[in-house]
Amino acid sequence: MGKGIINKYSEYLPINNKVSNLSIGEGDTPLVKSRSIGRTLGIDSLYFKLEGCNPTGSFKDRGMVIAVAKSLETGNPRLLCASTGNTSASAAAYGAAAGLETIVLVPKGNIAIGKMSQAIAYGARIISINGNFDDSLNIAIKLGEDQSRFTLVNSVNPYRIEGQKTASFELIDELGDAPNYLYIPVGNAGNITAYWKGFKEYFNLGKSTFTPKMMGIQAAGAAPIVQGSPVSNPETIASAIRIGNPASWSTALSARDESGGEIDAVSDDEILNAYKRMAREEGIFCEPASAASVAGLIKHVHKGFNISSKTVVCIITGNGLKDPPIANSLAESPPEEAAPDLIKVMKLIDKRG
Ligand code: AN7
Repeated sequence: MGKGIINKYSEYLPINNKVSNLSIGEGDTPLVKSRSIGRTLGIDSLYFKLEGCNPTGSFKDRGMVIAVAKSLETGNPRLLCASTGNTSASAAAYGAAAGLETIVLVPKGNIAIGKMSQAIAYGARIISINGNFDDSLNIAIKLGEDQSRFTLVNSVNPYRIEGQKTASFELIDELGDAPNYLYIPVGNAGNITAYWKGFKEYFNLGKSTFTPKMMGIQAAGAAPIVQGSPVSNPETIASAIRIGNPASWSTALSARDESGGEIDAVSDDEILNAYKRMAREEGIFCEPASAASVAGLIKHVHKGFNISSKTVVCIITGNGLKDPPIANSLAESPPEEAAPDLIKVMKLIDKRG
């Protein structure tokens, strides 16, 4: 419990000098059975994997701990990433834990406020780029070519993928076999790449009897893989996946094709509906990008997909607290107000039933 993924899965990770004390408790995230959405869709075995329970509130920590551990091994001086927010929060946290300087490039005006707060709190150097994520990533990749100056910790860093694949191991360890379907949001496409690598590795080790179908979900306004060409001005309420030219595009296609899965898109309305249902029917507060996986599943079942007898897992990639303004937008009215008076409060409560 809470040992961190380096300790738990060291035999499957490319770590030489075990830098295990770098863990800040990543991994071992809850797998929660659906109470409501599964029932309404007719799926008995629907689970949510709560990656928002990682130390910085997103799945990025699994990959970051390995990328930063490797950076320590090679003695690289500082960390660099471009980010829609969660990568920067995670890099900043593990950079702080490792005693390394962290520089993050973020698209100006398009990172959720909670993620920005995290980067500030962890003490990263934040450079706001007057452009989108894709512009920021291009610059980070160019800077990262000088490996004597920077360790690039975006998911083009293969150690990020190595760490993130451990979520697949956890699923199989807990379920006893692979799920039949894995629904996962897709932005830069590192995570779908990592899960598929993990599923294939565990299958080849005999830990599962089959591999899941990988169901990647993009936001409709930022769906380059679905459309088959880069999107120059991606737009979606799910700022985490507002990405027009994913770095791991080709490995996402391999995951889809080798697994017999699909990559599809959902509208912002579908994302917000799933986001609200997750909070109000399941008690799970996730960020909009994470709700995309659930929105994709709902869309597919409504389209006639018959997967009622299957085991389905939706990856809930990030915590809802990252993006409070979206949650606040669900309020139908401002909070009711009352004087600090027992009778008045009681009357107010009774008025609404
Ligand atoms: C909550 O932080 O790209 O397809 O720079 O934050 O592996 O990119 C975040 C992506 C899904 C998509 N859910 O994962 C970044 C960044 C959440 C995310 C994704 C992200 P990838």
